[in-house]
Amino acid sequence: MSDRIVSWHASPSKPDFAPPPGAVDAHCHVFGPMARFPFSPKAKYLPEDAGPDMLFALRDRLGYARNVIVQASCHGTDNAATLNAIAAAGADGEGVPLARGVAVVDPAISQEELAGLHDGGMRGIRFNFLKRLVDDAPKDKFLDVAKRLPAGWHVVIYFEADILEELRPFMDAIPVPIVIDHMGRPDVAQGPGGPDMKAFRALLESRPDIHFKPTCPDRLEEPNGPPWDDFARFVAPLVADYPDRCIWGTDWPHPNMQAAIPDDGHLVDMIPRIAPTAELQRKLLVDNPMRLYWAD
Ligand code: 0GY
Repeated sequence: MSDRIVSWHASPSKPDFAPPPGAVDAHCHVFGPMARFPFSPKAKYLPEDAGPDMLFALRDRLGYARNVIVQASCHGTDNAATLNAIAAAGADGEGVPLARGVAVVDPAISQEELAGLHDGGMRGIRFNFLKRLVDDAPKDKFLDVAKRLPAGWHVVIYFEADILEELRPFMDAIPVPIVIDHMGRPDVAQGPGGPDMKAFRALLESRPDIHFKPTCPDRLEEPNGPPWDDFARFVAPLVADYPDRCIWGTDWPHPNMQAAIPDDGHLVDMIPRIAPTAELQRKLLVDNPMRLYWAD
């Protein structure tokens, strides 16, 4: 018996909602395959392989056209597995790559290495502040590297709502656009007028280049759904008010969700509940991620 974890659905349902042509799954990961891309010795979870072939089969099944592959914490700062998946995605008929990526780097990374990541399809780096996923998150070093990213890159930040205020000066100092994973993990049970949403809206109002992923009802709602009604009630007004600043992703293979694995088809069917018009859906799934990840 393997101790390795399976956190994804073996046979997700086919969603009722059909994403628009060119839709981007802008938050997903790959795990391994471990024989080629060993996990970090510091990894906080040890997953089964969930490699590019599985990711692209899911992309096609759910009706997405492209992926943004976010380096998962179990691979530490060695981005080889993510770069391999980006390369394996290939390009469309016009030569436009079908995948881009977000790297996790040692803040001491050289300019040459950053340029190499750019050539491999990376367009951002992720700062992870979840203590259960990483040992340390040095803000001063993160800021240093944020100041010398290749042109057109942004930073993705993953944090929980209880440290939002503490992170405000750090985020204010970041000189490139920001993308917030899963809206900074608010308590959606508080409702759209609650303190977590007020704090998150204040953050969005503080500068125009902060984007967010209105994603992961399965992580944010207790007990886990569907129908994830609290999530929909909490998130729909945010997407309506900031339609040019949101991007959506599956979160496949759902790291650490082995106790309550979501059905990916059900997650896709949340999209029209938080973005009810065709225009909102196009911005969320096509225009906004294409601007952030495929500008060059
Ligand atoms: C997510 C969330 C999680 C994990 C990771 O890199 C990771 O390991 O991102 C989590 O456990 O909340 O967005 O994928």
